[in-house]
Amino acid sequence: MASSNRPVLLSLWVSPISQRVRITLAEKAVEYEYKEEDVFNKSELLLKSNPVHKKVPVLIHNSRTICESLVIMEYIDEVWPDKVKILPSDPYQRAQARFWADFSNKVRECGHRLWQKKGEEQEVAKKEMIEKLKLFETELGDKKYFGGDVFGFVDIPLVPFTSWCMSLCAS
Ligand SMILES: N[C@@H](CCC(=O)N[C@@H](CS)C(=O)NCC(=O)O)C(=O)O
Repeated sequence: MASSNRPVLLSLWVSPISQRVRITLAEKAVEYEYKEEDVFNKSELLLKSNPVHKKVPVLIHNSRTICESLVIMEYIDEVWPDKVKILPSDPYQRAQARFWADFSNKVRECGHRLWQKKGEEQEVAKKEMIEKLKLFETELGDKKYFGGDVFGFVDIPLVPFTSWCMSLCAS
């Protein structure tokens, strides 16, 4: 399905979750309007567009809203199929990609604890983070990207976490 209408992205520059969508749009070379949100003073548009979670990112396309970063990434992949595909065409590989992309949310959850907690709780989070990253490393193996030679659905959510993880694990 080709799309003529430019989508609008409600986002937050510092949000690694929102960056997933920005990377996907960049990979697909999709032009969009960027709207920065203030999460301490959420806009009416955000509250109306994502009444369930009230969080960024939100994509508004053809006057309809799509919420949740991984859901938005899949939507973009389907609506702009003529550009590079970020999800594999094989159903099994696609299921695997969804599994690992979802697992990247666990890295984020650990990162939050590393950042917010101190002492024993922080040590536990650090250990868990390293375990989770090792699982990703095993899954990656000798491949260039998680999808083989193609940068895609599993790589994208991990990119914004890399600098975060390096600085947190070094501290
Ligand atoms: N599961 C959601 C998480 C979205 C999320 O946590 N967004 C954060 C920014 S990284 C947010 O909007 N926080 C504001 C708040 O919690 O009020 C997704 O993948 O899109």
